[in-house]
Amino acid sequence: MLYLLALLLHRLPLAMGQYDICKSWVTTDDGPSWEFYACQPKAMRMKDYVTVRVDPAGITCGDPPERFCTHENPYLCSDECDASNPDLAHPPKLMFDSEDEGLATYWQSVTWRRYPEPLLANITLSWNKSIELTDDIVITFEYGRPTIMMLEKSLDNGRTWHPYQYYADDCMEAFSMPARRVRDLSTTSANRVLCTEEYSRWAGSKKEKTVRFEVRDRFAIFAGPDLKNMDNLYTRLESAKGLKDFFTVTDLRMRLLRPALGGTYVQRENLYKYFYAVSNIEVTGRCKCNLHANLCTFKEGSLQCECEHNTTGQDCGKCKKNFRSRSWRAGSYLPLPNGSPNACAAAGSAFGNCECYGHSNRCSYIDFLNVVTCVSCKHNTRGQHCQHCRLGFYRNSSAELDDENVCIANVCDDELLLCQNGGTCYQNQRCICPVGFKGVLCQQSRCEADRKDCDGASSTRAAISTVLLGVLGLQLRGWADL
Ligand SMILES: *[C@@H]1O[C@H](CO)[C@@H](O)[C@H](O)[C@H]1NC(C)=O
Ligand SMILES: *[C@@H]1O[C@H](CO)[C@@H](O)[C@H](O)[C@H]1NC(C)=O
Ligand SMILES: *[C@@H]1O[C@H](CO)[C@@H](O)[C@H](O)[C@H]1NC(C)=O
Ligand SMILES: *[C@@H]1O[C@H](CO)[C@@H](O)[C@H](O)[C@H]1NC(C)=O
Ligand SMILES: [Ca+2]
Repeated sequence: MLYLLALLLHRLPLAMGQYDICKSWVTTDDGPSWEFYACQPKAMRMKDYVTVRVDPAGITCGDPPERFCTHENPYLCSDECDASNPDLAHPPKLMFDSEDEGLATYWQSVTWRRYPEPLLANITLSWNKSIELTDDIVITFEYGRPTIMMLEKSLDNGRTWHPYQYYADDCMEAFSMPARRVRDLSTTSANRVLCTEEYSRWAGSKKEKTVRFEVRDRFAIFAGPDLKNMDNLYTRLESAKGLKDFFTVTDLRMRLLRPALGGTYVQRENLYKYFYAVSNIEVTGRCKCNLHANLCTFKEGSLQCECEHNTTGQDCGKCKKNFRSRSWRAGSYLPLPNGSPNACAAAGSAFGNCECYGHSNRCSYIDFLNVVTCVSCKHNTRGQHCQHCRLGFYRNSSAELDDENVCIANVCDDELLLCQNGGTCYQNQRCICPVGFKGVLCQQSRCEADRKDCDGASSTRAAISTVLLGVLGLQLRGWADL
């Protein structure tokens, strides 16, 4: 009976769907205990947690109020956008609301009054959390899809941006790229950034409204057309470098570069029919929790993983305090079907009482000294507990001892006087040299490089002090390392 129960519980993760639970209480011949599994949160409608920004200022229609026309009936311009009237306003939030049957609500831009100056708009979505896409991104345009647009993504909360997909009615003309379809990609090119013409041609504004970023088609390259073979996808995500990151974002940006033209050239006499109108942006994904959480909650304005396996952080990206006897690792989808939790271990549990601040996975006992010491300290650390910095590296004062960035190769240090000839150290990154000196450590007199207007005496003095300070600097570095 107990055995049956154990078997049943053991099978629970499978029964509930893959990677749904992080741990279960199992009874084996040795008695009851926790068993741990790789786990991830369910996919969610990410538009419910997003903040949006539309650029440039003044791109949203209605201030001042203006009339617009449609391509279907370009001379009957009865529609009006007025930001001060709730019934006629089209603010950005209408791209994320839930709509009543049949009634589309949408953000709308100003019209292309300033033609031929391009009509440009950026829609930037930010989550302040890494998200793994699990389904297509679907953008719905109410009055025709743009003839040129681009999708960009960021993985670092908007600090750096990368192209994600290009869209144009003529890819060669717009981006000098050949047109491709995601369906034609292969296992080795599944994360290729491409230009597609599928979503930009004119088909009538009411007929074809959506622009997609095809996540499912890319998954299907590995998991088959109905995504039945998810095991193969998970295996690939684990082994193919960069594939997981390709589907991970913290921010998305739609760069709208040219509006719908109604299948013809721009008609200058009626520019009121050219504008952008987006009624919905659907982003389906799950919080990235590094396979250490199956719940992700909205707290204090941001999504956060509810970390298990004694991990912590917004993405469960590090070990909890006192659980840092070996370095943090993401959970793994492998081996199938339950994966590996790669849980953090309590200091003292596995290796005697040797804390390595997460810079080493191995300890060794040195017999003649009777000590346990960390082996192969990573991240430029050294010492019994990986608590010091290697020669040539300096303690990053804004990082904790268990931070990967704790030891940094920097160039200079105020205390150690590494900048010479009166140079000052800027953020441990470079020396700011006084007039007359140059070089990484201000060690070189400009006179040496350029002999004219140099007087011999000062150049000699500079050379001597260079040598002296250089020696002193090295000496101090030596002491500091002891
Ligand atoms: C849109 O964002 C890009 C950077 O991704 C920037 O270069 C461009 O100037 C922005 N355009 C507008 C209209 O704000
Ligand atoms: C982003 O999330 C972090 C961690 O939850 C939080 O500390 C920070 O205040 C958030 N930033 C913004 C701009 O919401
Ligand atoms: C995490 O630590 C607790 C003790 O605080 C322990 O009971 C639990 O088994 C640990 N979990 C894992 C996955 O190691
Ligand atoms: C110092 O550590 C902080 C915190 O981890 C990190 O943000 C910063 O980039 C580090 N500085 C350098 C120069 O690596
Ligand atoms: Ca809407």
